Amino acid sequence: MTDVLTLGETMGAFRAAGPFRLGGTAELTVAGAESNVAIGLARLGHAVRWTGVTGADEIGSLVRRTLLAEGVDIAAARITPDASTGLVLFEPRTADITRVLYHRRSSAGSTLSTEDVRRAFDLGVPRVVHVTGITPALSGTALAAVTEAIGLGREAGSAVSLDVNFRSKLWSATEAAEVIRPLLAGVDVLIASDDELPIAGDHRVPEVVVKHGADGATVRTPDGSWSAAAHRVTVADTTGAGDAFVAGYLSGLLDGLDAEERLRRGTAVAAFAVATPGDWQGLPARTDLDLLDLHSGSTVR
Ligand code: KDG
Repeated sequence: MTDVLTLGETMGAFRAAGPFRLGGTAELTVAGAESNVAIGLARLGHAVRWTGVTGADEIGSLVRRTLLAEGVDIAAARITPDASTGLVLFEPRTADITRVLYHRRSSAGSTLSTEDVRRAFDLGVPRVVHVTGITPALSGTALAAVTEAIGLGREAGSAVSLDVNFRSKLWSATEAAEVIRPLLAGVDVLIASDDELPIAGDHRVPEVVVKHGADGATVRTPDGSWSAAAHRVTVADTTGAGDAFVAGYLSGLLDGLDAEERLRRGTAVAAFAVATPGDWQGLPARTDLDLLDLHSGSTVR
């Protein structure tokens, strides 16, 4: 049984100690919005499949090895000898502002196609299909893959969620709106940060979840609206916080929690992401969630 199918590009990720142009040390790991969500869900005990494309190279092996080690099913993921695995560089510019640089044009990940999505569905119909607005920005075939995932999800009765995840280094807000708005007709749960809502425009998505960063999150469903505050934690790194929130929210959906409890699980998982360096490294196991109720400075023995 597959709880969640997600798809997208996962890249090698370098985190530098300072500006890249000065050289120096950088840590190598992997990052990708959808695989961050997949890792978050797997750590919470859900069965998650990620599909995507990596190059026949060492960075591609690192991506695959990391996802496997995190318990994410990559049976439908493809390796291509024709392109390199993409890279993302994280460069701290101030204590709490990080610049993201991409080396991903014509990358292996951008060759994602409808066949990759069909292969993933052939391995099992998921309860939830999760996509982001990053993937359609990568290429025509990647947009077709997202459209296919939404269509197959609808046909199969899966709940379909879409996180707008606007990336201004990939396209303009106008281009994003033109592509993302038609996709929303097949979406059950729309997730966006408050500044991304104009990209979604007028739509009929029944469940709309809005991330407000340090101010928590809100949800509107046909039954009402709710909000949840963010947990107060010492901020180490906000990258991946939105993906962590999505993992928590979808985990709540899979567990049959009500809308307010889904939000609360989302903000709890996001708190772990914010409090630890890296996109996904600090994401909690289910048994970690209660740690947030402890007084700050506690040691658990
Ligand atoms: O959400 C964090 C992502 O931005 C990061 O992991 C890189 O997927 C990424 C992207 O395309 O920006």
